[in-house]
Amino acid sequence: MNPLYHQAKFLLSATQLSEAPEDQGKEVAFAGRSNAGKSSAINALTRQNGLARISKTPGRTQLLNFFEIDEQRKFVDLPGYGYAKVPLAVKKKWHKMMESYLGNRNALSGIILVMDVRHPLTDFDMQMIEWCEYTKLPLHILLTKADKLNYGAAKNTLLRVQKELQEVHVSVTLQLFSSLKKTGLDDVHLVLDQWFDFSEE
Ligand SMILES: Nc1nc2c(ncn2[C@@H]2O[C@H](COP(=O)(O)OP(=O)(O)OP(=O)(O)O)[C@@H](O)[C@H]2O)c(=O)[nH]1
Ligand SMILES: [Mg+2]
Repeated sequence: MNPLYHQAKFLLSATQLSEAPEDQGKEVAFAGRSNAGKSSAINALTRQNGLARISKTPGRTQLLNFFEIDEQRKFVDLPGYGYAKVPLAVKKKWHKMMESYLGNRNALSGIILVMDVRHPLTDFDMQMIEWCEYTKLPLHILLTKADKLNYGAAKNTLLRVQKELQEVHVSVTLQLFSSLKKTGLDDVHLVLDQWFDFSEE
């Protein structure tokens, strides 16, 4: 792992795009359904347990949380989608914020889509995948909480999701992951290093 990830610091939370840090450098955003494990993945990837807040109440955080790796590189923890108990007004606000962030952010260099290995490819996941295809934004999928399944079952899910995406002609990369057991970290770091241009330094 590039040691810079370990130095990542919380920068700010934005309730709307106008509050986001200056649109420069490169940003990798973590998207996915509420409770999928986005914040936990950021903590695992930076080896900092308390960096991104892990939510006990799903759907509570409706903010874009920015973390600075260095001056030119950031992680963004996106608010989780698809939590049924969230009021419609909040859902609408979420939709607007996501649309403006995803559609207007020059720094956005890739999306890490986090899916619970036990509940992959929700409608929202598919929308995110199709959006990345359409806009040619690099996408990498983490099937996380792999520790909740035995290896065979997790591997079957990986193959099934891969096949489903191939059938709709989507070419993305995907892998098993566990923030709890810290498995799959090296593979994500390879992807991140490429998106962040770390390999060229
Ligand atoms: N067993 C296991 N539990 C995990 C893993 N990753 C996250 N969790 C648990 O899943 C719950 C949700 O994790 P978060 O990281 O807060 O999920 P999130 O996607 O950021 O959720 P929102 O911020 O609500 O959108 C927490 O109770 C975590 O401890 C994992 O790899 N394995
Ligand atoms: Mg979170």
